[in-house]
Amino acid sequence: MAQYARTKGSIALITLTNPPVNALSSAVRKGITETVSRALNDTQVKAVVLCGENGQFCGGADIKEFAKPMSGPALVPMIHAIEAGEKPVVAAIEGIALGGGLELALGCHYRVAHAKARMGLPEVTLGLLPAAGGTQRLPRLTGIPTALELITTGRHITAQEALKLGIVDKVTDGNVVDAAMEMALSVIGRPLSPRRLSTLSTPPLANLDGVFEAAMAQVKRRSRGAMAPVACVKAVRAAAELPYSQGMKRELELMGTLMSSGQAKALQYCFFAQRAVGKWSLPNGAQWNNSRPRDIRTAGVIGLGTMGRGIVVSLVKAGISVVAVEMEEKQLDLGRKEVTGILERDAKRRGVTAPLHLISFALSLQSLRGVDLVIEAVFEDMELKKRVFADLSRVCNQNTMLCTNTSGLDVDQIASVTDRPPLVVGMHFFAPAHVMKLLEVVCGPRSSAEAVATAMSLGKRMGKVSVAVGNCPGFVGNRMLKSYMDESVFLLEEGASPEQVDQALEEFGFALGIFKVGDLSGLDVGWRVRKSSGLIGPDVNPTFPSRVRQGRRYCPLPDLLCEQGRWGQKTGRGWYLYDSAGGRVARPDPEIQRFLQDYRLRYGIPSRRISEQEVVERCVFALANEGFQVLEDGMAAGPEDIDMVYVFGYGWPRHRGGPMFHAAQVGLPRVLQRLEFYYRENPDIPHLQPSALLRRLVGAGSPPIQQWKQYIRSTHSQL
Ligand code: 3H9
Repeated sequence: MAQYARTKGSIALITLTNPPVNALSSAVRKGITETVSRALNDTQVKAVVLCGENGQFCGGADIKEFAKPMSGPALVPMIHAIEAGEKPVVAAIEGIALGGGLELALGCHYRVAHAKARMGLPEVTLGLLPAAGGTQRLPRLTGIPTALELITTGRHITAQEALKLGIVDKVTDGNVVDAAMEMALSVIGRPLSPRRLSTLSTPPLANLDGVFEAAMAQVKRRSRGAMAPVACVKAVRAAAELPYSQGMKRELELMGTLMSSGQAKALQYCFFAQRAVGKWSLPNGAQWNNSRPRDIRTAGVIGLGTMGRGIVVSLVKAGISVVAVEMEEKQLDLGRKEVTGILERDAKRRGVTAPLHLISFALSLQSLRGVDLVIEAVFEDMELKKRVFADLSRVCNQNTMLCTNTSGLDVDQIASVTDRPPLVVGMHFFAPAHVMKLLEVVCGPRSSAEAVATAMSLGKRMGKVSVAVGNCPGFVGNRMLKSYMDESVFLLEEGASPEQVDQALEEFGFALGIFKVGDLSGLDVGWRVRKSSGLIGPDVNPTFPSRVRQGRRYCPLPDLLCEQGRWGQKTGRGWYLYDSAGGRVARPDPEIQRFLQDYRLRYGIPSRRISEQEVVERCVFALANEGFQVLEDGMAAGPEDIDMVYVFGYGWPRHRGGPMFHAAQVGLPRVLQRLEFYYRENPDIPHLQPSALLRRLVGAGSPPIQQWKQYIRSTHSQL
């Protein structure tokens, strides 16, 4: 776990050996403790170099161990022993030095990094803080503002930035261990006290209170309700105001509170869930590690609306040549302008050249003949999509993969008009596609393992979190969203206001409440979908009650709003009022209050006071309940897949782990009991009826979320 070698006569070389990232497991900590002690006690040794095997320095504490009782030597005294030793220790940083890995390096007296190395203190993203002295040593080295920024965001930095900030002493393009040894030899005999970060004072800073107050306000705004960023600010403040030993006590105290919190558990669950969703499998036994993805070098994108433009940008940024197609000259010019603008702004921000040479624009599908893969991003209209796919089938090479960017249409129906259903999959991007991290890869019943592997791997290349989902209306994300959205408008009928519902959901942790999201994305979009699916319009039998459709409760409020031209931000009015069309700042609108009162009077709905608890429970438990149904139907492989869809695609607060993890954390019996209660009160809302899987899990004593899969009785699983 830590190898010891003596080299160049007087250098002890200690190598961390715990693949894949040399995490600081208890065995590694034991290995480091023993080898460092051996080096310090060996009179032949004059300096020490610490490195990691396989081109990785260290990925930090072993996250898997957090759930177990602590064993083996602790990190803090181990790092302290290195720093306090009387022989210079040089960290040779290759690959990564993250979290405890960087803290270990900060305990060394010198740091040499490879030019391609990345460093950071990402503990905050796991609901923790750098508790091996990171919050106390880094501010002493870089000054408070830099340390605050790095610790509260968890941002990874390059070796070049680390050099500029003084975090490393040297950057090399060559062999980093050789460079570290050279440095070790050159510093033998030099005084070590100026290199012991714990003994230094933090660089003085004018207006200390102002800096910390601004930092606190910023973290609270950025990550509503999250505990770790707040604790990080408090710990860095301790570095600024207290001697090192007291600062360390404060760091430990704050870490103790975080470690036992539900938030840390949720964020660590997310870390592993994000990795688990990449390990997809299909019912025929094909899976991530036995199916080869194709090598995609060229792609076509059809449709340069908002989605298409984002997809082109993501492909090009992944180094793929793209042919972008629109049917009309005007649309093509607009698309070209927008795509070029996004790429140029992005390149300017990153100080690189925009890869415009990778895109060509065309007015005909014929230009897609030779590409490896096509992503269709035309309007969400089945007939239109079928026409496009039939044309693609004629035009493209026999081997070209055909993907549809649909938010919920039947991928198999689209595949059926082509000559190659096994090469058709859904790739559901989220707007704006060059920003949002989620990609739902929709595996149709006839999609081949190769096609699924290719779409999953292409998503990863584009920087997305790809989640394989089954082919059902709305797939996973939008299917579940329907029950969440329905509950929110039912609550308006019963007496709530849009701002009250939004506030409760934002307090829960959503970045934006559901009504603000609706105004932002345009209320007319859903209106159009409801019209085309026959929920409103001439097909509805006029003798039927207005608040019932297809045998279940229906709320016409959003339709009535759209009829008034209140389409959201784009028209300056929606559930909220905006200064002008396109305005961004939402203000409650007294007209909406009157509109809701009139509506309740018209339908004889008594208005009642609705608590924040009811808002959250009805919206969030309805969402999770549909999630259980999605699992039972075999449309998602496991709860982790659903949770990652929500965390990366729907603004779900990551520190609550996702709707399924949240249900587990609240307690499945409690979720079941509340759903039973709300369903009794609202028997005309089927999505409040507890799912059979939820009942089975409660009946089985609420097993841990990792075991839920064993209780799924899907006979027609698509995954
Ligand atoms: C900490 O240090 C606390 C201290 O301050 C104080 C304590 C007192 N532990 O992501 P990948 C696994 S908190 C355990 O697919 P990549 C990972 O699960 C820690 N396992 O590769 C995966 O396993 P599998 C602070 C870990 O190249 C495999 O390694 N450190 C750890 O895309 C490959 O990972 C962090 O937050 C770990 N620390 O990315 C760093 N790290 O193959 C967390 C990785 O079974 N790690 N694994 O699915 C990362 O950000 C990325 O994994 C990394 C590599 C950038 C390192």
